Amino acid sequence: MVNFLIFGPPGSGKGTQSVRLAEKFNLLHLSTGDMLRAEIKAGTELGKKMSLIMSKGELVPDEVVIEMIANKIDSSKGSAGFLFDGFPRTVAQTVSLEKMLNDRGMKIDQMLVLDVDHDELVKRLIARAELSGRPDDKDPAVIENRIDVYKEKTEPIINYCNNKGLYQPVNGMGTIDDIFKRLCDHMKKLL
Ligand code: B4P
Repeated sequence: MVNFLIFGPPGSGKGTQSVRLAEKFNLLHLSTGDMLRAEIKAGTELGKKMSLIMSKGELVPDEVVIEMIANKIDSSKGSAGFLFDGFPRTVAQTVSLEKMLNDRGMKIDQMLVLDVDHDELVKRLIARAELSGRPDDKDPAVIENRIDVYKEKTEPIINYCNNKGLYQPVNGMGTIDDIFKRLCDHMKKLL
């Protein structure tokens, strides 16, 4: 199994690229954002509690997403590895993921970080709001908060992973196809 983190600020293209990469390389795509939105859509108790946090652009509690991911890892079979999208988002989540994988004889093999300019992030998210109706994309103040939360709580993971030799920056500007090719070139070296 080869396990990748696809990483970057909100709007950097993590979800967009992960869907294509998972298909191309037979990886299991695990998006905590998608899992949380599925809970909200299904109207579960958890979804009701998380909906307010997400609509403000804040992170949901670590233990919620850690449990979701652990359940998915244990129930999935037959893929060449995992592609973690939007998880981990804090150093605490990263430490938990490492332990989870380690306990099962696996590890994080690479962290691919999409680098995108601030203005481009905002432009993409506002454009998506038109189509998705996602409450966290509609309000420019919430978008800015998500970017601030990323810088404060999520970006420190880069340093943590860099110290372990896992960090691989990728230019996330340009067309979806161009960025996909750049990501594939890195992943092919490990797959
Ligand atoms: P996520 O679902 O992870 O959403 P995101 O950061 O907005 O990125 P996403 O992957 O969806 O967008 P993408 O860049 O692909 O998280 C949402 C919320 O859930 C968080 O704010 C948090 O509250 C909660 N959450 C999730 N995981 C959590 C965790 N682990 N811990 C705590 N809380 C958690 O794409 C954005 C748009 O850009 C799309 O419309 C796309 O079409 C477009 N786009 C992509 N690439 C493009 C390109 N090259 N050119 C033009 N447009 C492009």
